[in-house]
Amino acid sequence: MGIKFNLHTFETERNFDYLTISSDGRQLARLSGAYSNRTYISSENSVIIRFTSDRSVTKSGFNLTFVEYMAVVTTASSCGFNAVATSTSQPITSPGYPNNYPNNADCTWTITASDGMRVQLNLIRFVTESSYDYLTISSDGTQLARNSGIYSNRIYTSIGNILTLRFTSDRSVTRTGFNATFVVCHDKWVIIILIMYCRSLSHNNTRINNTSIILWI
Ligand SMILES: [Ca+2]
Repeated sequence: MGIKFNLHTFETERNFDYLTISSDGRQLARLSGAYSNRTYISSENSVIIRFTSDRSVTKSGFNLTFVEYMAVVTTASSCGFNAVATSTSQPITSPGYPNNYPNNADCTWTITASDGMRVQLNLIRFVTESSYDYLTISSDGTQLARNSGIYSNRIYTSIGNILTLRFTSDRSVTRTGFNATFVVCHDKWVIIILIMYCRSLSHNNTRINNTSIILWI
């Protein structure tokens, strides 16, 4: 049985007065500044909450409640999917997003584009427990990324026409996870060369021959 914390209001002197929540020797949160309505979950049944303020400037502090929490175990069969990438952007998120993902998650997504096309993933927001909860992005047997921590607005393009994502979380400490979109994109630059043969412009004696226009789409 774990513990779930709901931090209703929080206001301290930023960078000087802190609230830290620790469990099993690991820090779930270290807060300073102003926040509201945040949730933290520990899978352990013992948690240390420590509040420290420095020698000057005080604020209203925090208001926090906690309840017992039964960890939810998510398996690969209950999250992830297989999808076909199209020209329409489609969403893909960690389980429960924008709420925290569960502990022990193991989700796999396989996104396929038509032959000769590629899959482009736009990782819009990404927040996981650094060094413990990972999103691995692979294509054609190559690992493109193994993300953990906090990122935003990263773009990944498959090597072949299949992109595979695998999200794993360990047994404690969860965050909001990730929010991404995927779309099909062209395998390579398509070059269109238009050769224009223009006649002499009699009125000003300007002559344009074999003009080439190159477009990338
Ligand atoms: Ca974790």
